[in-house]
Amino acid sequence: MNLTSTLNRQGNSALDDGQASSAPTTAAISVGQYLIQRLRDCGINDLFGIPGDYILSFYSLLEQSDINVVGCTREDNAGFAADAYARINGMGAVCVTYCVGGLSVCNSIAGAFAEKSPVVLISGSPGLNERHNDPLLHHKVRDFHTQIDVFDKICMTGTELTNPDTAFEEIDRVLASCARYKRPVYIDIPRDMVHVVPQVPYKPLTIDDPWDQSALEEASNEITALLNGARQPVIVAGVEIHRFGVQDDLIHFAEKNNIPIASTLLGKSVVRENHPLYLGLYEGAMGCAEVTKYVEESDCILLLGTFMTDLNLGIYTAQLDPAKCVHATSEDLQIHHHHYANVCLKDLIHEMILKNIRPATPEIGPVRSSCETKYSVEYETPINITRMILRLNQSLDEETIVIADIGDALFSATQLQTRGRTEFLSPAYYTSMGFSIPATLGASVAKPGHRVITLCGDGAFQMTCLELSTIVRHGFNPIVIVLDNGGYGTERVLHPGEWKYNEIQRWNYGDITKMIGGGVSQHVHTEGDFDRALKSALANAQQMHLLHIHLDPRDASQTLLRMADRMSQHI
Ligand SMILES: Cc1ncc(C[n+]2csc(CCOP(=O)(O)OP(=O)(O)O)c2C)c(N)n1
Ligand SMILES: [Mg+2]
Repeated sequence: MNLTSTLNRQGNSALDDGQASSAPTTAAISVGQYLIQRLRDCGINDLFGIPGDYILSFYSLLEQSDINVVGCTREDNAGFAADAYARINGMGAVCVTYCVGGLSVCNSIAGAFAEKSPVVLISGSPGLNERHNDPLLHHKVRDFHTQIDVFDKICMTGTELTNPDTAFEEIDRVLASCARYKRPVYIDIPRDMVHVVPQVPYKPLTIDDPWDQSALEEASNEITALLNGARQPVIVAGVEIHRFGVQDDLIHFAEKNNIPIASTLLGKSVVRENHPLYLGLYEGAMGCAEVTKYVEESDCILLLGTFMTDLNLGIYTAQLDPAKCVHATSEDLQIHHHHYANVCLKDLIHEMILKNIRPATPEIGPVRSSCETKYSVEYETPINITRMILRLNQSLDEETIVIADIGDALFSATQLQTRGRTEFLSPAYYTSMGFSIPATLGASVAKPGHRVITLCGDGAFQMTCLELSTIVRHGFNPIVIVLDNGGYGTERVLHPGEWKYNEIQRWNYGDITKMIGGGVSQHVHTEGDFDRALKSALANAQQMHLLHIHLDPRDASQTLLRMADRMSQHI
């Protein structure tokens, strides 16, 4: 397996600095026990998955450990749950059996890779002693390495724990890579290795720090000079600000220098959206025109932790002149047309806080207020998605976690205003439908005291709604809003016409509460229905609530219409 990585510190787990933490200096525990101990050292207290015979002995160790094992209905759902958990908790894990489980979790791991979510995938595999003469053991696809080869492509790094002498350092290496790069990693544990106790002394892994202090100094001086000469500087904050836990530092930097902040769709909620310096979402021509104008007229745009994706940047409609941009991510720092290697994003923000900067910043009040809309309930008016979001916006608080699935759930939710530590989760770049319901489980496990509000299209709901069963089983209380427009509304708008492939079977969505034996549901036809249903769901935190929103099949948010207008040119 050709999986290598450089190890260093940029994340926030005990492994980042190469610390051995609670690990012993001599091997006294088994490979399986060591793996569990190191997961705990990474702050992973809960793990998602489904057992199978190739991973059963490890599952038994897990059940005897401090780690809470959350059994899911499907492995891809377990992967989405672990992804959401990782986004909130800093790192997450999913544990599955060989191939039938592992290959089922591929799409979720691919999404975690694409969107930089630090998920540890652990899979059991046939014992080394069972592999002689290449027998046809159940679940095997082409050969014993098929699954490893697949994850080689969609994980940052991985390991096959075949050698007891190197198993501990391999576990450390792979987990450190997950913490450093915030991307998924793969650990394959043959079932006869779980209880093996290495006989060699354990040496804690030392991790070289690759950061270049002089490059940091030169780059930060250059950025300072650019800011000092700028007429209208602006920060565009991306998702990595959240992944690397530097939200407060970023705000500190912006406040100290009075620099306005916009964020991207994937980075929505990295900065609280009621902060006085917050402009709004920057989505090129897809977003609020005033925000777009402000950012694009800026002469010094600091893109911090931003993924430059098509959806993030309004389907290539963003007009960002590289000669005015500083683009810093965990992997690269580009100032105008040149690059600096080995500058740590976190260190750069810290360094910039220390600089004496005096940028000129115009008043930003009118920019934001022009993008905000007032709302009051019209009780008898049939509900539509735009006005539903305006009403929902009134009920968000600092503790709410909002999760939006792909479809108009995400596009309409761009209008929600996150407050304080409100989390907003959506696979806004990889855009895999079906994320939201399992992610609701992951978020509920990560932050049990917080209310999760989930927006999910009917098509996406039909993909992964079975995970509501696990949500109910564990007594979580999310408010799940199912947007029933009778099919794939986004595709209807993208490619107009009476296409049968966009229709789906109409369900009585609330009846799922009867099948899974928990939760309550309500039908919503009018604005008054929604107002009452939302109030009663918020007032009753004892159980899961499902609100079935009956929408006109042609209903669509303004953001979706603008996105479709841009994207349809490419279809
Ligand atoms: C797993 C997956 N399959 C297919 C798609 C393509 N796709 C994007 S949006 C969409 C329709 C979503 O329908 P629904 O969940 O009902 O939301 P709506 O568009 O109606 O708001 C489809 C099929 C996708 N993004 N992800
Ligand atoms: Mg739909």
